[in-house]
Amino acid sequence: MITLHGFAASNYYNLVKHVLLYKQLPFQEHLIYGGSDELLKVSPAGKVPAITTAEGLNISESSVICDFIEETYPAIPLYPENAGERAVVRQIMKMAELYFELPSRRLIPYAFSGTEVPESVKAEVRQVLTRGITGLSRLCQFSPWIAGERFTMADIYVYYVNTIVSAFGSSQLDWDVLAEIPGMKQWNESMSQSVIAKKVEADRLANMPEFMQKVKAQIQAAKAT
Ligand SMILES: N[C@@H](CCC(=O)N[C@@H](CS)C(=O)NCC(=O)O)C(=O)O
Repeated sequence: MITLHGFAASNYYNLVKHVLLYKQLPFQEHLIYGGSDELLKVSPAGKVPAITTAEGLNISESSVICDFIEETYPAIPLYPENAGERAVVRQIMKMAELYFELPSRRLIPYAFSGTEVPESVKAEVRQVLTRGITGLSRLCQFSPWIAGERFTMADIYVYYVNTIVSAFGSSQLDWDVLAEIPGMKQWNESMSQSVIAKKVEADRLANMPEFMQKVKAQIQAAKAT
C-alpha cells in the first residue's frame, strides 16, 4: 500500500491525496511536518509531500508523484492518451506552479508573521502573477474542465495551487487574481463541490490548529536567535 507523508494543511500534500482518492487507490497517511530528520529519509529536500510506494520506493515532488501514480495506476486515467494533449495538460500545471504558486508563496512568511510586505516584493510578485494570468488565460478552456472536455491532472493540480493564490497572493496584494482569468472562479467553485475536495478540505481544516502552532513556534524560535 502507498504511504503518503506530510500534513493536511499543505496544498501540495492535498493535491496528491486528491489524486489517490480520485484513482480509488488504497493508501495510508503518515503525519509529518517539515524540518524533521524523519522527513529527510523519505524526501531528500525535506519537502512535503512524499510517498513510499508499495515496493518501498520513496518519491518526493508533487508533480513527479502525480506522474508516478498515473503511470503505475492508469486504470482511472488523469492524462490524455495523445502526447500533444498531455503536453497541454502539463503546460497548464507547470504555468500554475511557476507563475501562480511560487510567487504567491513568497508572501506566506509576511502573512504568518503579520509583517508588511515590502513594496519591492509586492511588485515582483505582481509581475510574475501577471505572467501566470496571461499564460493560463490563453491555455485554460473550462469547457467544462480546465484543459477541455476531459477531467485531467491539471484540474486537480490547479485547484490546489489556487488555494495558495487566494489565501496569500490575493489577500496580501488586495487583488482578486483568479477573477482575472475568465471562467477560473466558476470552475474553481465547481471543483470545490466534489465529494473528494470536500473530504480533503475537512481534513485540512482539522489539521490547521496544530499546523499553526508549529508555525508560531518556528516564528518564536527565529525571533529568539
Ligand atoms: N516543489 C515541491 C514543493 C513542496 C513544498 O513546498 N511543501 C511545503 C509544504 S506545503 C513544505 O514542505 N514546506 C516545509 C519546508 O519548506 O521546510 C512539491 O511540488 O512537492
